[in-house]
Amino acid sequence: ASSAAFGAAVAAPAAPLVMGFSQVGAESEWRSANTASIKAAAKQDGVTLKFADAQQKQENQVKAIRSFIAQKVDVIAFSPVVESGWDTVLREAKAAKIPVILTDRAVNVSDPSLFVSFIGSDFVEEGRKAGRWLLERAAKNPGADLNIVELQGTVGSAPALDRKKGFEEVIAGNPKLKISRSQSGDFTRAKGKEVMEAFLKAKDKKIDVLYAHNDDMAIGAIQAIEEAGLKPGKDILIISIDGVKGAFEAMLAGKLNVTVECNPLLGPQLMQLAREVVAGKTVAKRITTLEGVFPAEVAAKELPNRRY
Ligand code: GYE
Repeated sequence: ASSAAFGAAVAAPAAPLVMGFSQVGAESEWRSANTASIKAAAKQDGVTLKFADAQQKQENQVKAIRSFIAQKVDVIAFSPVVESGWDTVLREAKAAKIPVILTDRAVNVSDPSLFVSFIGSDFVEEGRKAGRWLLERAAKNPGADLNIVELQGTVGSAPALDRKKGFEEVIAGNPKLKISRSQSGDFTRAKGKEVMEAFLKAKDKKIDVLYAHNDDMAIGAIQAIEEAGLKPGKDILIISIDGVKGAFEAMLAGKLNVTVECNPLLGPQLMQLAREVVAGKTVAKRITTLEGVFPAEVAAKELPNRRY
C-alpha cells in the first residue's frame, strides 16, 4: 500500500545518495581544486561520499571500484588515470546495476553502455588553443624556426593524448614550428623540473618554446630554466594548461606566457548528474565545460576572479 493509505502521509525522507568516487591522486593544483570541489558539493547536496585517492595508479582505482561495488553504493564516479584497461571492472559494475559516471578524463572501452555519462573538458580543444596562441605569436616575428620542447602529462591519460594531438594539429599549419623533444612529466612539478633539466642539458639546439600539458609541470620547468641561468618567459616562451593560481602568479612574475583554462570545479554538476542518473532520468552522454585562454597581459586583471 502506498503511504497515502495512512491518511496525511509525511513523505519519508529520501535515503541519502551514496557515491563512491575514485580520484586519480593529488598530483597537481588542478587535482586539489577538483577534489575540494567534489567534497564540498557532496556535503552541500547531502550526498554520502566514499572517496578514494588512487595515487595515480590504475590498479588502486580498480580496487576502489570493486570495493564500491561490494558496498553496493548507489552510483560510482571516477576520473580514470589512463584511458585503456577498464572493460572488466566496468562490466562488473554494470552486472551489479550500479551506474558509472566518468569525470574529468575519458576511457576507451568497446561498449559505451559501460558508463552513463562523461563530464569534463575538451582536451583536444585545449591543445588547439595552446597551439593557436603560439601560431599568433610566431606570426609576429616571422623568420627563424622555433624549436619546441613538450612536457607531456601522464602516459596513456586522456589529457596527455588529447592535448598533444590538438597542439600538433594546429602547429602543423606553420612549418617553422617543430617539436624536437617530448617526454612525460606525469603532471607533477617535480617531474616537470627533472625532465626540463634533461632537455636543457642536451644542449644540441637552443630551446625557444616549452609546451607543458599542465601548469604544475611548467612551474617545475621554470625552476630548471632559472637554475640553468636562463629567463623563463623570455629566453624560452612557456605555454601551459589549467589556469591555476600558481600559473597566474608565474605570469605576473613574467615567467609564464600563457595558460589555457581547464575547469576543475566539477563537483556541483557531478552531484546533480548523479541524482538524475539514480532517479532513472536520461542524461547527456557527454557534458563539456566552458573554458578560456589567459595570456600574461591579462593576468593581473584576472587573478582576483580565479576560484582555483
Ligand atoms: O590538467 C592536470 C591534472 O585530468 C584535466 O590532470 C586533468 C589534468 C590536469 O593532473 O593538472
